[in-house]
Amino acid sequence: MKDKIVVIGGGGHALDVISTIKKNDDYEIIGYTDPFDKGPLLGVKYLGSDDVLNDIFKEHKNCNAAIGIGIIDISNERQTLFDKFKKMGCKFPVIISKTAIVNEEVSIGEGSVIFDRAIINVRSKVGKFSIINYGAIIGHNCSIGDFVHISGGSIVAGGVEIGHNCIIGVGAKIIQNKKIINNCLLGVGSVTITDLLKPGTYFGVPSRRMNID
Ligand code: JB2
Repeated sequence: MKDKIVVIGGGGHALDVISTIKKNDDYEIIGYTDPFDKGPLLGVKYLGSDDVLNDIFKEHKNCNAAIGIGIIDISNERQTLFDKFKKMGCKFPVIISKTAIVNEEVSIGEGSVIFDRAIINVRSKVGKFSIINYGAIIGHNCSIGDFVHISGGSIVAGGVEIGHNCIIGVGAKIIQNKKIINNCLLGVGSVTITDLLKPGTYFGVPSRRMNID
């Protein structure tokens, strides 16, 4: 019998998470929670709002959970939300697509998801509740923090350090051995060639901090 899992969230990211879990076939998905009923998602039923989670975890001992809410801004509110779910006592397994290539000397924290065709090279580390999206490439010896979203098609060269709550936009690139501090958003297609030591939003080639926050 397969272990059970519930998906929290019912939007676009939840679809990616459900699709990956289904293809891996490791878990039986009980359903998803969301403030709004989105109907069945890839055949997975709606359970109600997060208020139902306590009862579900009581009914299904050792039930796992997957965060299906994506990361689209650099606010710390996500951490508060995830801490709330964690306190319910469920486990958040790491979910890795079968088509991702993750070196055996990579460590990945709880609740992180690695989507199709992502590559994570030797001696890199990914923190907890992070998303490595489709086709993203992370070189060797990188350190990726907690609650980070490395968007689809972005490239993080070897030895890069990315702090917590960062978003690396679609197709963004970071050259080797650079440091990105906590709470940075790197815009779509940006190219980072220096350390980014001040939180904020960076765009362009080379990337520059915008005065919008
Ligand atoms: O507290 C919550 C909660 N807050 C929002 N609990 C639960 N269970 N669900 C919550 N939601 C739900 O998350 C919203 O009602 C909505 O259904 C969903 C967010 O969906 P959306 O499609 O807007 O975003 P996303 O977070 O699934 O996906 C974003 O991030 C991904 C990483 C998008 O930008 C995607 O394109 C991206 N791939």
